[in-house]
Amino acid sequence: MKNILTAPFVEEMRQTTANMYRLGWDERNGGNISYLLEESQVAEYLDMNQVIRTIPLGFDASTIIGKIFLVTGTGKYFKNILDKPEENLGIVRIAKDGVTAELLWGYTDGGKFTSEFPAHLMSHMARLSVDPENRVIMHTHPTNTLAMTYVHELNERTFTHTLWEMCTECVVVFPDGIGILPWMLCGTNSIGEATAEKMKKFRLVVWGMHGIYGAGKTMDETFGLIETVEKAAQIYMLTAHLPRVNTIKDTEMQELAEFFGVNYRKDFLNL
Ligand code: 2HA
Ligand code: ZN
Repeated sequence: MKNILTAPFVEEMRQTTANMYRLGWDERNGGNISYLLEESQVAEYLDMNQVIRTIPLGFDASTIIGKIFLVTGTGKYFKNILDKPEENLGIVRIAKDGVTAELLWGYTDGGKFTSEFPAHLMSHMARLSVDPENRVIMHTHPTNTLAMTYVHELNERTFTHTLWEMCTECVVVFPDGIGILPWMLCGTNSIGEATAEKMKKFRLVVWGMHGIYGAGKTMDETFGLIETVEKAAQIYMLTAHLPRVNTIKDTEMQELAEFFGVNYRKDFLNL
């Protein structure tokens, strides 16, 4: 059996969370990531019959029984994951009863998965229903994206349109646009259900006055989506109070989307 600390998926999680921390997106215990793993990937490193302990999920995940996730821990700091992965991360499998998680590795100080695990699992289920290759759900508090939710109307069409105007590549990177939820109480099944509903149409969901959720096939793709939104939001926050002299026109965004062959939300443009 190979050492789990050498597993590429653990390494990716350590590097990505360290990177996000350094970008200032994940203060204190802010942010959480879940990574859907194949049993064959994990079996190289762990005895799949050895369950360390079981942890109640608090909701019904019976459609994903047996699925295995690498997940950041509740109350844990992204800052500390790089140095202490086994304390701050865990690998859990959804048990046969559909309402319990079996801990296979990690959370060594008695901890458990993120309080946002309902939103993560429900989002995984929603994304898998439209994209069987989805693996990663990422939640974070990127500074400018968060700032923008205080000064821009929380309307999916206009919010997406504003971001598309801020960087040439935006319409190509997230042609499906941004789903938006108003401020809601976090850590609950209700915000999980609302996020998952949006995830059927969007790979990015902004939580007003809180942060963002991203979904993707790989850690890089998911990080890249959020990074692009954050860059656009930064340009917006640097320019929103200044007279706008130039912009990317709707016809130019259409030209971009068509040139790169992406399936974009035409109804989000004013053509
Ligand atoms: O895990 O970001 O939304 C801390 C959070 C909750
Ligand atoms: Zn949060």
